Amino acid sequence: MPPVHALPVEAIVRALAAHPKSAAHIVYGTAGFRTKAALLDSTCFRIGLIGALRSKALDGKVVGLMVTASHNPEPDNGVKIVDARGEMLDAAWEPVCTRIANAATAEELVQELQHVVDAFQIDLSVPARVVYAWDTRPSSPSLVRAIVDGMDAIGAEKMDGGLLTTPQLHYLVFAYNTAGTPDAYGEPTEEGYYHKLGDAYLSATQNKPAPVTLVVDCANGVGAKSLQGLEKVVPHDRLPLQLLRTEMKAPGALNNGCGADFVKTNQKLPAGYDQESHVQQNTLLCSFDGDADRIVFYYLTGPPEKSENFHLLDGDRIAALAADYLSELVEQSGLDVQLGCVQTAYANGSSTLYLEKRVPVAFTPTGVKHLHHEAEKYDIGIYFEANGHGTVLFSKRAMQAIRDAKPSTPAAHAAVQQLAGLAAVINQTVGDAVSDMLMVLVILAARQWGPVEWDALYTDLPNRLCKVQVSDRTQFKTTDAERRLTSPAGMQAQIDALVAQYPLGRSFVRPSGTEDVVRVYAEAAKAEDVAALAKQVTALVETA
Ligand code: 16G
Ligand code: MG
Repeated sequence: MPPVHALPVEAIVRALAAHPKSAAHIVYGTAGFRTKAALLDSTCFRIGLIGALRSKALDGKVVGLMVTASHNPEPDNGVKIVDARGEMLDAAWEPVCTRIANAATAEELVQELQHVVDAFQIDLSVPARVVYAWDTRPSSPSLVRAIVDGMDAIGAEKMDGGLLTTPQLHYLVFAYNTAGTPDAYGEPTEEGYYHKLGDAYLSATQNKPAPVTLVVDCANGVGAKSLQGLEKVVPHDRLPLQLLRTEMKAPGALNNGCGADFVKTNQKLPAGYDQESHVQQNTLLCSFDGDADRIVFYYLTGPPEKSENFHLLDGDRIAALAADYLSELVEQSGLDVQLGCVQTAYANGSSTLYLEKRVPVAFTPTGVKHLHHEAEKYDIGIYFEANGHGTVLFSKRAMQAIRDAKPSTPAAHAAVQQLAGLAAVINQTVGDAVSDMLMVLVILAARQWGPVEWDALYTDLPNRLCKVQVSDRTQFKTTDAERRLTSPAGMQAQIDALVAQYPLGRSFVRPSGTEDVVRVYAEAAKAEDVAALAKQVTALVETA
């Protein structure tokens, strides 16, 4: 067959007929496209087209398409593109996705596609390769069929990843694109993922006493499948997990009364945990979200009926644990590598103070891609959002330094080994609940700590997060990593004046990127001050 130099317009228009566009306008945002599943069929068809074009634009490298709505309720769904290095889609392509998804007619759609081909000078003769996967939502299989129709219409080599967590798909993409190169990340299969993480965990915890039992709330989502896969390659006595909320097929169960978002937002145990025999005082517990790219830990210091017995170990705590341990290892190893940590405005002020004593700390706006890019600037970049999204990135330079190290003492040698082990345990493409969980277990085992010792690293400042409905959230504009408002005019000065009234007071206002609300965050030295500050700032926002 001669090389194809033009879009297969006829095939696209023919296939489009089976995927009529819903009236809703949809935007490719921080988490890709996300809305009610019933509105997404045509969006998925079109993202099949875009995925193929993106692969061609990247010289035929594999890109990924993930169908998930993460922590959202079961009737929602979403789809996002994973770029060739396993990272999130290049921001320049986000508006491309939005335009193509909203093209009203077949003619407009073809025009938009041609516009992308021209704008990015895409060589259409390059074969496209796309791997796709989906979470446990009942709507996912039919949305996947729409994606496949899109890829068939434009022409792409399709690789069916099956039911996977979001980070597993990121892993697959990176593994495919590095296979056979000196940077080979791992075998590009689901089993390859379990072996990579499992083997790294086993070697990093070698000669250590058995770690504490960890009770995992799988949010009744695909994280349950992922952990069951991991359990096949790591013996139970080396990784004593107790899996709860694993009902992947029960209608309505996903993220319902459980999962990382429920626990973090409500600051309490998943519903029904008080009846579980495994949930006891001082047991380490954790929750995944629906697509297992996010994790929070917690534990009890008394009967669950009393809210003061519940203690959350959130993304800030994971960052603190990692920074504490990694900075020590780097020092012991004698390696010349620079560590850094990236947080957002939501990070508790106490965690920032703690981290700043150990590593440089940078701030970015909310959203994984911002933190990820900033973390890439360090040799070893730790990034976590308070809500439990995050990972630790080891740069090429750091990996080279670890490989070339000539440690002069047994302690330095052990530190280098441990750094290598952690680099392999931690998913280098994106935050991953499974790999973050393993990293935490490796560090706790090395430290011989339980949840209480971990929690003792610092004491959180009392804080509060509120949602405010406003008539137009786009009038709220921020600067300085979302820590200050530039619009509405004058409002930041008023917030500053309120904050100044309270010891260790801090407050910021930002428009949500995922909901039609404005978020208000406040913290202060005393709980009663936080309540007052949050109320005053909320009142201010309501007047806008
Ligand atoms: C999305 C982001 C998350 C961020 C959240 C903020 C990804 C994969 N997810 O879920 O990082 O914390 O949005 O939501 O980037 P908000 O803008 O509604 O506060
Ligand atoms: Mg998620």
